[in-house]
Amino acid sequence: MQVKRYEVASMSEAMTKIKNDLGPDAVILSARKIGSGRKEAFEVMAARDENIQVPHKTPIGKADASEVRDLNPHEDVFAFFRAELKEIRESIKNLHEQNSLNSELAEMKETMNSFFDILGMRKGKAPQDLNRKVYLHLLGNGFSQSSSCRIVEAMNQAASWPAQSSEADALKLAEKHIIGSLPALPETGAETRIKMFIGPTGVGKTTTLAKLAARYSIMKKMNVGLITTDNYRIAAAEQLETYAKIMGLRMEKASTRETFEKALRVLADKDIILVDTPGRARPDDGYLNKIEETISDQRIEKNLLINATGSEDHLDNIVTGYSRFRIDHLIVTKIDESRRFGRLYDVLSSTKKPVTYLTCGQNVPQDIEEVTPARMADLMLRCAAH
Ligand SMILES: Nc1nc2c(ncn2[C@@H]2O[C@H](COP(=O)(O)OP(=O)(O)OP(=O)(O)O)[C@@H](O)[C@H]2O)c(=O)[nH]1
Ligand SMILES: [Mg+2]
Repeated sequence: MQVKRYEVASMSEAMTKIKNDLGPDAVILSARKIGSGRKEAFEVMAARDENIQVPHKTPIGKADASEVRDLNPHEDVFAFFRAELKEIRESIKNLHEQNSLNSELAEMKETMNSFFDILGMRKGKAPQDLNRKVYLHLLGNGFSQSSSCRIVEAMNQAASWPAQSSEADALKLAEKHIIGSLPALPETGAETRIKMFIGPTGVGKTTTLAKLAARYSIMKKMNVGLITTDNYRIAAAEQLETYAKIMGLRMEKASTRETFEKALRVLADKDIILVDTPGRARPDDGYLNKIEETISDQRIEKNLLINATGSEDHLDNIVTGYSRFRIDHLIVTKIDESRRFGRLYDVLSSTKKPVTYLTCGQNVPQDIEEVTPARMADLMLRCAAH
């Protein structure tokens, strides 16, 4: 029996060398990892029984039974060896895959440790692997890399860091920071009488307005009036009119400053007036001015609706496009159609406007929920669209 030792960078390199040196029927006696860190190396011991003669060209793992039968009458012995060899090769392959997975994971951990080192977080209060776990949790929930870094950094600065902290403790601190950094509605603020709903096409303005109209009129027993300024889309006014009829509410149509002010006079006795607008992905100046024109000297609360399923780019575009509008509140729609909400964090941090409602379905009036920063943080951290 001929035995050889190999030091190789990968198992596939070992297999090639063994095959060339000892032939296709060589047997691997042992394989172990001898490198460490990024430089991976293996020591492989292989052997070949010189008494066994097999055709030299038969590739490893693909011995042809008919060729062997012609050359050797003891085919059951060969069959046994072939089966053994196949099993050993399978085990080596699995071992190799496991090894490379482990070393990839080790490398990722190493990279992330140096990443946190660069950010100076290693010296923070959080144990290193909790930094990593919270960071990955945030990324996994759709938070951007920069938001995740900021949150982990803030978590490290937390005044009271529990001893023997678990991942759950770390996440609680991260959540506390998120809640604190989200804009909230003032505790006691009088309800603004005229509320306008703006946002891109199909985001859910008319449906949300109908849900809120029901909340104000049925639940809060307020006297509600509706105005639609949507004359762009055929049947847009009819859509709101249908809701108005069902709820027994008065609805006015307006398309100019004069008709809008006339509608406000007609609805002068109403406690709350909800104003629907046509959708625009990115309002051009003409459209903006037209809407601004309709705003008389009465204070009008502007609610920008954003779609929870929107990509980071899309949300960014909407918020930038509508920023001229001096938005008061955000309403996040269609949370039932999304599973990860972390990307909303950047939008909320940059607009600094509170989210007042989440909408979670097409049913009027029930699929709407009033929200606080705590609920938003819960949604973003736990994907909890319940
Ligand atoms: N899944 C889901 N669908 C919703 C939600 N809100 C509204 N929709 C649906 O989204 C579609 C568009 O809703 P609309 O209320 O007409 O949207 P809009 O913003 O008024 O649309 P335009 O006036 O054309 O700009 C409708 O099919 C609604 O039923 C929600 O929270 N979840
Ligand atoms: Mg509409």
